Amino acid sequence: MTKFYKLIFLLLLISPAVIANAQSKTDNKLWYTQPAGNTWANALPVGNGRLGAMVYGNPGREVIKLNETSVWSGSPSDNNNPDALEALPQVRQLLFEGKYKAAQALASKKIQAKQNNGMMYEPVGNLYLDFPGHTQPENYYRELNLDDAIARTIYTIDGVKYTREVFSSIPNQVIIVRLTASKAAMLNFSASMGSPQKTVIKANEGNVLQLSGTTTDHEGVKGMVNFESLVKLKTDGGSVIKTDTSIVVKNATSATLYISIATNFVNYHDISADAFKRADAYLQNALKIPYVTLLQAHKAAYQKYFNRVKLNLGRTAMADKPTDERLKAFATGNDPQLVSLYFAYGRYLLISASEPGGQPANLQGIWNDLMDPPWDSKYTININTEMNYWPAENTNLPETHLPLIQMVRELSQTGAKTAKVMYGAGGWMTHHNTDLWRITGPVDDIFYGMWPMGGAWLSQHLWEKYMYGGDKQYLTSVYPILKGASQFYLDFLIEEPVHHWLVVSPGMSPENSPKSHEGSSFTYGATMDNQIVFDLLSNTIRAAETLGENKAFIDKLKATRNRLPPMQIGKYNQLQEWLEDLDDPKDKHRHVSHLFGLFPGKQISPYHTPELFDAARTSLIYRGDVSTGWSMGWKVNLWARFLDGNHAYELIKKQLSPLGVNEGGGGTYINLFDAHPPFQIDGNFGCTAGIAEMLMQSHDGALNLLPALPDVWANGSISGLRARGGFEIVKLVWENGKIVSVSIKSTLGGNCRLRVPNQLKQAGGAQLKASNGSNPNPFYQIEAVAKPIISPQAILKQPGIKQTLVYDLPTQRGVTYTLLTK
Ligand code: FUC
Repeated sequence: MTKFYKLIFLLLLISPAVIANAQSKTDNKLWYTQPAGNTWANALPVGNGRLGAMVYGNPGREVIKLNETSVWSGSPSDNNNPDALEALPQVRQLLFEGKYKAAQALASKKIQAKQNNGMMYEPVGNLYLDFPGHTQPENYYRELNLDDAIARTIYTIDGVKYTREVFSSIPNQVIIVRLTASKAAMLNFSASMGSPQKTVIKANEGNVLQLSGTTTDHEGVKGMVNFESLVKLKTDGGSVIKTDTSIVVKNATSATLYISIATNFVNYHDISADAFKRADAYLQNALKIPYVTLLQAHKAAYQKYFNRVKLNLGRTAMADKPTDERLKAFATGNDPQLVSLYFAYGRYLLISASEPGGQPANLQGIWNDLMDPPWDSKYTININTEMNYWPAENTNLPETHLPLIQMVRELSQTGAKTAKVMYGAGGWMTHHNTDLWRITGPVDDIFYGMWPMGGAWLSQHLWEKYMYGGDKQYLTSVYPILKGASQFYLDFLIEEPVHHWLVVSPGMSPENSPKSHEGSSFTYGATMDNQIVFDLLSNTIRAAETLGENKAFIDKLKATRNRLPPMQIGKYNQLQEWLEDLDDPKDKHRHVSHLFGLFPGKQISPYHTPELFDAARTSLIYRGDVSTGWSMGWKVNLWARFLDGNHAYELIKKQLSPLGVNEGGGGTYINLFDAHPPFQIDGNFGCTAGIAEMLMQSHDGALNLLPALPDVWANGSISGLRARGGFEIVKLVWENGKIVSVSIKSTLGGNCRLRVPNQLKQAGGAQLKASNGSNPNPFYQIEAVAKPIISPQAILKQPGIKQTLVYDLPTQRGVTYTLLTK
């Protein structure tokens, strides 16, 4: 093509008719017939891992609320309390004497962080687009298309169709807003900015809005994150004039706004970058690239992740209705496609909130418009942050896991100081929260903060990533972190006086307290703490063995693991939450911490520990279904692990209920954000992982297909899930609850032990071998747990689970195997 024709071709491509397309023809979208109005949780999120935007779609005044993931209050800081070291033996002694309140009071003075409870994730500001006269739109429609990660708003005024498209580009690191009118010269608007931060806002020459600010001081730490936002406006036709603080467009046909944001943040201890230079570099780079190319690059980068998995649970006419109406009707209607949409949305949110090289998703992912957000929108690591990453590996988004892995690496650096200064221990540790600066001290009321287990739980992710990918180089790179996490407990565990077990002390069952402790959460040897240490030591032992670490260290880890308290079954037939039998069967606490061993742990199994399985199930029945959003998301996974698809589905119904329906509990906002309430993104990710867990599990010695299929999903298909040991479900199709066909790609080779609901044969007719003995595949080894101690009052039931068939399929690396119903 000559240059001239190339230009014509490009112009054609970007003409309104091509770009400003209509409503997307896909079921993979959230859509509405009304704008977000003034409600943040009605707006639609876009993100590229670093830059987030909430798009309101209001006709007269478009509001786009902007975030950048390093905009946090404060500056490099830590919050170790050096008084802890001296107080620790006293706190422990008080606990062994049963003086829980006194122990808590002492720790409140001597162990709790003195002032810094973690910094706040803060907003950047808002872009406003004012459209004079756009008060009575017709055919109003807005959507978030999950196939291409674009938020669209479309409406008509006086026969002119106006379209807005917003996306956050992963490859080009800008947010793009594209406005078009269907008739030439009919686009009139002004662009301006605002912010709840203290900022300077001006309109510069060259049609650029500039917003500059510095984050706030908080709890004695000076705010030192400088942020710059540059918005460049380009138009097709018409005229542009600027005021001091706005840019006014008259009689254009289309316009494109390029939003670039950057800060001076380099890493948790370095804020020496030049925010303006960075923002300008991203902007200048994007401006060189034609819009169509930016759009295509955005789609390609996003779809590389998103298209890996497809879930089909069937479709009813409900799928033709707007998302808010579907949410209202879901629990009482028949709308299986809403579950696939919610599942796709969970994956969309993880892609949008967590990209390699960036920050991990915080309590709100990357979307927050408040200067003082709930729980500072930081990282709560006594469940919430971990839950964000439950769908990362199994729903085939392993790259999104990397920011979390990097955060754990950084915490192992800051947490080494905490281990030493506060507890005189080696290795590293964290308590129940962290922030951009990787604080590791105990924060908030000590009732919540005295939990020295955050690092140990996070370390599970280091190992599980290896279990899925099997990459030894990666394992070598994280092994020192795992080792350091274990080292801390080798030093920190202490022998309790009655059974002489090694226990975490002080500790707690997160945020809960037994009645008899009279308002103190403090304890030692809480079941969750024991399970987490067991998990950590087991993973470190396995990693050490895999990498050929010295035997003396491995033996030490094994000897310590042998001295942990066993799980115990109490007088109400429940899995005990505490070392003593203190559970209240009426306790509805949102945390179900003692079930860590079932999920995300793998210490409780119907096949290997049937008594614990039954007791754990009884505990969850006591806790009930309705709770905060994330708690219900966890319970979806737990019921999936109890192999009870119908109960898991009950939880999905509760979770996919509009806020207010579940009395005293959470639900979902109309933009399908999870409601704790308030908005917390963990519930989205927890439930997404749970849906995958209902269809496939790989933690209990076999690759288990359709382990917890509810009756309502009798027919369906899924492609792209990943299982431990490098197996990928290329496609699984089922009818009437039975597998019709399944193709499995083996990326590492090794025995694929399959647990399935019905008889299968290999495509081509070859018989499958029934399983024999324990699974030789190293990724499917089971760690034996100690025999539980069972109360004489307990009456236990059989697991009572469905019959399955178990086959052994030897596989070769790189080969795909297809199995069919027999
Ligand atoms: C934990 C939970 C709360 C909330 C907070 C962010 O402390 O117990 O419910 O989710 O994190």
